Amino acid sequence: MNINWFPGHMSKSLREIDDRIKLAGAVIYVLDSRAPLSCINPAFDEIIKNKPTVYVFNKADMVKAGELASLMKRFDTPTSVAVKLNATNSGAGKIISEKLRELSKDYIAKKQEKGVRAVIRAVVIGVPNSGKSTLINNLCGKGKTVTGNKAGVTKMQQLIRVSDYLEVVDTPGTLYPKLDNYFVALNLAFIGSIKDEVLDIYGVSLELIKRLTELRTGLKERYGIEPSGDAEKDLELIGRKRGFIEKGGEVDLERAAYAVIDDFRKGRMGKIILDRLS
Ligand SMILES: Nc1nc2c(ncn2[C@@H]2O[C@H](COP(=O)(O)OP(=O)(O)OP(=O)(O)O)[C@@H](O)[C@H]2O)c(=O)[nH]1
Ligand SMILES: [Mg+2]
Repeated sequence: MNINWFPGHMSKSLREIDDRIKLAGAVIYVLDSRAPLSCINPAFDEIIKNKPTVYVFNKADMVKAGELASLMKRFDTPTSVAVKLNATNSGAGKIISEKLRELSKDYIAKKQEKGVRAVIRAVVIGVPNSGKSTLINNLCGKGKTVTGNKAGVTKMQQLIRVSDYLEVVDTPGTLYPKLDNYFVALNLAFIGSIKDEVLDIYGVSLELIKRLTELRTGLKERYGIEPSGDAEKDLELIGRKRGFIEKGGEVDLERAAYAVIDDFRKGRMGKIILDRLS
């Protein structure tokens, strides 16, 4: 299956975000905890290297958070730190403002010496659907940005004042043109970071069944089936169990494929991390 995961318009937003990061004083990098490493765009590494950066392991409610602990430690450097978060929990974002202030203390001190108020301007980056806009609303305590459970909700950059000391820039989610990594591409498809319109949903659902079979989780928990090793057969069985039967008695495979993907994305298969963390 071929995943066309880097639509042409995205190189324009990538360039714009490059510029935006260069101008920003700090970075809030929002990762989906179900596939945190797959969410990292190596093209940003160089630009954010010496900027205060908070790596947000968002959607932490959808994984067993303890499993992320050793990975998160790797992001603790003099200029960066990792925090886990559920951005839909009101007030949860406060920790991010605190961490940004800690990481920016030199900048704050310099401003104070000059007698001016230090305003940190942080750019919020990450793959589509990782929860960037939700996190910003959480920081503001109100709905200043549009959110939605699909890729590509935010269309333009937007500057939002959070407090007298913090401004953030919401950005459209970006993918990166690293077409060769099928494992990463699939993870991003599974978690909803690639628009469904460009995906072969049937093919993605078969790949998801294969992955869950490898990980030995999800399918039994959700559908009570013992994976057979034949994804097509399992998908048909799932469709039958769910009652997706067409007139002639055949299983509606398209509908079954959507259900499998939707169940995974909504966390109905359990708390599952897709990336290999070690
Ligand atoms: N369970 C859970 N859902 C979350 C969390 N954060 C965000 N969401 C949901 O994830 C979906 C995507 O959130 P958005 O904030 O629109 O994501 P985004 O990164 O701004 O997406 P784009 O604008 O498309 O790049 C929404 O349905 C949110 O409610 C979280 O911590 N836990
Ligand atoms: Mg958004």
